[in-house]
Amino acid sequence: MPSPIDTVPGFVLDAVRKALSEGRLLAFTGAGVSAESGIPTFRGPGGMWRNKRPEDLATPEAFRRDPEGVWEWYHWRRARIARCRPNEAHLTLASWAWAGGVRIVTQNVDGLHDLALELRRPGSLGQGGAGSSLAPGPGSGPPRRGPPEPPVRLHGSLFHTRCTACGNVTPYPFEDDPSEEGPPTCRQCEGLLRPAVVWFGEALAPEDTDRAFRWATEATVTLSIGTSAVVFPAAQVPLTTLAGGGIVIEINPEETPLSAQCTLHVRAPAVQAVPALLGSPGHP
Ligand code: BV8
Ligand code: ZN
Repeated sequence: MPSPIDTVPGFVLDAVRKALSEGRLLAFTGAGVSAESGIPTFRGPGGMWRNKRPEDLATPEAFRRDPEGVWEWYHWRRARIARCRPNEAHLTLASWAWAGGVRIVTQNVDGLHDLALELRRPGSLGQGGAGSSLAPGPGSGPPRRGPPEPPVRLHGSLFHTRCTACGNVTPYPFEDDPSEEGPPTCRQCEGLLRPAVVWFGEALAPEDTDRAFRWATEATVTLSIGTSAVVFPAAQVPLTTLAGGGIVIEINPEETPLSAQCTLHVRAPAVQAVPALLGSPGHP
């Protein structure tokens, strides 16, 4: 069975290995990394969310116009996503994040990278995995730096709400709040709650963009995994690595507007390409 990385040239594999050993490999992910976890993408085939276009519903205007309808759409998405689990692409990235080799910047709001990091916490049941061709040998691996820096969630989280009045952000769903009809109210000020995601036309949090672009600048290799690269300013992340002389590898079965500028494309699903390219950290 051919491997999705059979055609990856040696100099790129060497650059990936070096980036992993120095903690300078950045994983920039979009909805495609969660496709094999059963979460529809936004723009690919079947990428509609209940025949609703994100551009029509993921906006502050839509929420002002129809808070119940927008809330219910997110409630439906949250319920559907809550049943999904991280796949081997999320778990491989999480293992390397714990080993200090990888940082993660995601556009996704599904929380699967965070869940994968918990499953790969050293000493947890999910820890471990075979060694790999790229895994540094004992003692030569990335310095285990303790807990990985949390992923940058450029577009926020489906599993948190923000109060439209006082701005308070809290984890959601609350145990005792089956609210499906419409947005619940803030426990601090009675303001209307909204999903803590970044809608079209809204600015991303400066602390998120600062960290994302700093990591993109420091990266010698960025993997652009499962993104159509059409949403800005997020899509600027891999371009920032290229501008700094780094390598960008696109992992996507389809071509995207970023493809022409990438160093290399791996036309395969993330769940095959990511473990094949990175393997899992050796046991230092
Ligand atoms: C802003 C959260 C300004 C909500 C989302 C230039 C600069 C700045 C802004 C703009 C600009 N040009 C245009 C804009 C405006 C806009 C924009 O980018 N529009 C696009 C559509 C043209 N940007 C904004 O509005 C941003 N805000 O710029 O504000 C500002 C400044 C100051 C003050 C005020 C305002 C905010 C954008 C954030 C929008 N929120 N989501 C929610 O999720 O409900 S965006 C939405 O798209 C999701 O977050 C998603 O993550 C994101 C990107 O989509 P992808 O992840 O790439 O998913 P997609 O389905 O498109 O592609 C999946 C890919 O996976 C495909 O290529 C497919 O082939 C591949 N695939 C499929 N299966 C697999 C796979 N790959 C690997 N393996 C597989 N198995
Ligand atoms: Zn409030």
